[in-house]
Amino acid sequence: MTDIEETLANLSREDRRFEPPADLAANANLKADAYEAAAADREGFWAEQAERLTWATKWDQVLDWTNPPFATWFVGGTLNAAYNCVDRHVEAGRGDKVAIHWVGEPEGDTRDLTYADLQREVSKAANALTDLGVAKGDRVAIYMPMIPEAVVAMLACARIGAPHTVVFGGFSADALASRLDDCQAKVVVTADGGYRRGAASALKPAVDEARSKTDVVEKVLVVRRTNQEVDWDDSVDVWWHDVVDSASEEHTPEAFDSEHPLYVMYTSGTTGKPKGILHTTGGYLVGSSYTHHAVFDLKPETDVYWCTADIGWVTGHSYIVYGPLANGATQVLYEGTPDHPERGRWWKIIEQYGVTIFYTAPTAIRSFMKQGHDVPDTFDMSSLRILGSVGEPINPEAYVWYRHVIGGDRTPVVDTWWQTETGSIMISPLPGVTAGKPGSAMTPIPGIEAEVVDDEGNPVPNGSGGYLVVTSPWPSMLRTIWGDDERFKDTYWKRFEKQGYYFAGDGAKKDDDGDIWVLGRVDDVMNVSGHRLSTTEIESALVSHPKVAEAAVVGASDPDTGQAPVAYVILREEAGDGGEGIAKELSDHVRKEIGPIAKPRQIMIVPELPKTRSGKIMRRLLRDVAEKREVGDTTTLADSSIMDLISAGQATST
Ligand code: 6R9
Repeated sequence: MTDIEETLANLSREDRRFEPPADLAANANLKADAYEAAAADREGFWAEQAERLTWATKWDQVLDWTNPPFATWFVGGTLNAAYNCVDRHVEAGRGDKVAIHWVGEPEGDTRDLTYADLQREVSKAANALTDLGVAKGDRVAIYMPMIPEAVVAMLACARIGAPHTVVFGGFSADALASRLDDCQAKVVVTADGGYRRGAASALKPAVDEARSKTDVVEKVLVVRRTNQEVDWDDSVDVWWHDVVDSASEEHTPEAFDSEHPLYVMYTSGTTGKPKGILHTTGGYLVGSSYTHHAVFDLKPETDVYWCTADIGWVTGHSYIVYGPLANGATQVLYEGTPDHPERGRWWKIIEQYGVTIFYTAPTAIRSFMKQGHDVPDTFDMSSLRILGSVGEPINPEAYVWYRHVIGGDRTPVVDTWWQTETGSIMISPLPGVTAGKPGSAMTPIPGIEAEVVDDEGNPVPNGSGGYLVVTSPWPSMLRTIWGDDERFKDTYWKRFEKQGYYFAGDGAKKDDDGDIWVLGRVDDVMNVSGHRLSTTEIESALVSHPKVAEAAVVGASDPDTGQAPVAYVILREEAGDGGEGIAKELSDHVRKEIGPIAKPRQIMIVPELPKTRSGKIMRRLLRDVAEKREVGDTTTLADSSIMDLISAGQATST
């Protein structure tokens, strides 16, 4: 075998399969026939899913795609998103059901909200926002910790037709100001602060600072959470407990057009300016509730669901707020960090609340792997029946660890691929149907059509890689980039204009069975001597070595091969410093796992990796180090001191 053949053969060698448990399969919300039904009549299938919601006026057409890429879904239909997430459950006699088990970071600081409680709170907040001058169509920014008022604020905005833009509480005043400015937010809802790692961290000062950089904001509504000192401007600042607590509990929701803007979520693009991704009401709510029902097999009467995302990310929008609440779920909402005050905090919450469905990110799973299984082993997590993963490719080793240590080898793992832009899950196993394959997001879910294509837009054969595209419109698709239709067309639709495909910006491959492996952003795919290699596959190989906890790989420019892999590795605690020759040992391991082409040019042992606040590794910075350039902008890092450690050569290298 040549080097190249050996490499290609190894890339598809994952042959572990996990069949769905028999009882889950027998009672699953979606069975195998859903794929055929959706393929036979896609719009009819979506029309059926739309029946999950309560419409004030029924639509008269499922999809209008006469002006691509601008879609209109459920044409002529009207509805209220907050009514669908709250009131209708109360009207159906489920007002006493717990909607949210809220767990604050300080131990014992908990609060349960039933659907009836939520209806009262959302109605009061909607009345208060209206009194502050917010009308249908006005934008409201939400900059909050993970407290129930954050969810209430989002639903109150939806209730009065004011699109919200939630800005992650970890973002700086500058980032907040540019978002406020871009969408011209009239009101900001915030808190004095929130709890993280045992301390009260402030939020209000960043809003004050942002207001000094933009004059669009008229009112700031402040929840008291930590009792910190705050500066106060009587002409602008209003306490939540003053205006919301005293507001009327009666509020009649108005029905809005299916295409009425629901929210704008900012996400980073390849250029500096963040993109405001616009989602609208009907299609988005159909997509988020259907996928939450299908992919997590939610049984609202018995399940306790927990998604660990922050509401400042799209995952928090679709899978904490809109999907689960539209489905009448009971869920956990947790304020703090996974390891405070103890390493087992998450597992303790699962045990205490009997969580049955758990949704988190590979980066969290890998950091737990680093700590070993002793801590999770001390908790009873037998309530769990489904585990989910989102945000980046999950390495086979992390998948197997998650399933084994957290899921007790009983639980299917659903690796869900989607984006801020797609609004809801697109590619994922179905827990009662699919035999899971560690590392693969498998196939598009029923109703979604996606492909892996080559440069010309032709589907690649099984066993090959290319670009991930969505080949037909879907209800929860982004409608545009806020205020910039041209950028919307350029970014997502120009690359495969001829075919009319949505270009996701991710590389992917189809294995020999035709199952999809998402390889990461195309800018993370490197070309070594004319061969496409994913950073993720090399990372996966490194993580499968017993001494490795976490790895990040970048394609650094190379005079001989075009690009060459450079790896940054964090060792497991028990491996100490790895011993002499650790870099060669790991390099040989990659050679064995994938092939000689993938062998890193350099391996550096590092104490930490540079990550954004949403947990994505900033490979751009690692590439700067690998290519011996000055390290670029680090302002979006969760911890900006990490790059100093790495650049200062705390690293051992080959
Ligand atoms: C939901 C979310 C989107 C990008 C996406 C891709 C990566 C997300 C993934 C995954 C492989 C998965 N991504 N899920 N890659 N497997 N299961 O994360 O949205 O923050 O917009 O990120 O994340 O690269 O293009 P967003």
